[in-house]
Amino acid sequence: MKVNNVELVISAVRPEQYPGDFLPEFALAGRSNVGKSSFINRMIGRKSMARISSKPGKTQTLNFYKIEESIYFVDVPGYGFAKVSKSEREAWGRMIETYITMREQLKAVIQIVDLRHPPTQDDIMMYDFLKHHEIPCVIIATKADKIPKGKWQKHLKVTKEGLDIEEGDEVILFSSETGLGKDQVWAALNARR
Ligand SMILES: Nc1nc2c(ncn2[C@@H]2O[C@H](COP(=O)(O)OP(=O)(O)OP(=O)(O)O)[C@@H](O)[C@H]2O)c(=O)[nH]1
Ligand SMILES: [Mg+2]
Repeated sequence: MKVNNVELVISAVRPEQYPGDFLPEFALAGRSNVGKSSFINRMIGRKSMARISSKPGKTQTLNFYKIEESIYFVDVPGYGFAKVSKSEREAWGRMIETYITMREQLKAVIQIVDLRHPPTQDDIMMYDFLKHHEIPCVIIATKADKIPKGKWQKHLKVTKEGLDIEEGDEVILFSSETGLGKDQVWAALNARR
């Protein structure tokens, strides 16, 4: 899919600020610095629409990107960032939980994990949280360009086993650097909207 029209509609913290136009939404989840914003940029073919961090913790609000007047990508602050206070972490938890559990337009959560490493405790908690609330999800194993092709399947297996992936949940190899997996992700999202 070639994307021509992208607009950052709002950076929201509270539900009253979420967009009111009832388009399908896909939210990103993943630990800080895993590559959520880079994923959005690659999917829409823009270098720097979603802000990319040199420092983790760059994204602090729910950023609603409207794509082709037809869907939203919602960039979400990352979890597992050590340098935030307990109260900040709690505020983050409430903001995410409110959005993910209450939002009718949310069609699926795109959970991003790092293909190079086994899933973290936080990755596992997030996946379990999505399963508990019966939120459809698509798992993206990103930064594949950092792993030799011959090892992709081995790492993919570690990812699936680490998260204890349920049957029917898709895990897609991805690279924001090379664009690997982009078409497969669009197909998975289009099937869920
Ligand atoms: N090689 C490579 N680097 C990547 C890839 N995706 C992201 N990065 C790099 O990883 C770093 C973090 O990327 P972001 O997209 O800002 O990560 P994020 O998950 O949005 O981070 P927060 O907003 O802090 O939660 C940046 O330096 C990116 O250039 C990828 O697929 N391959
Ligand atoms: Mg980000």
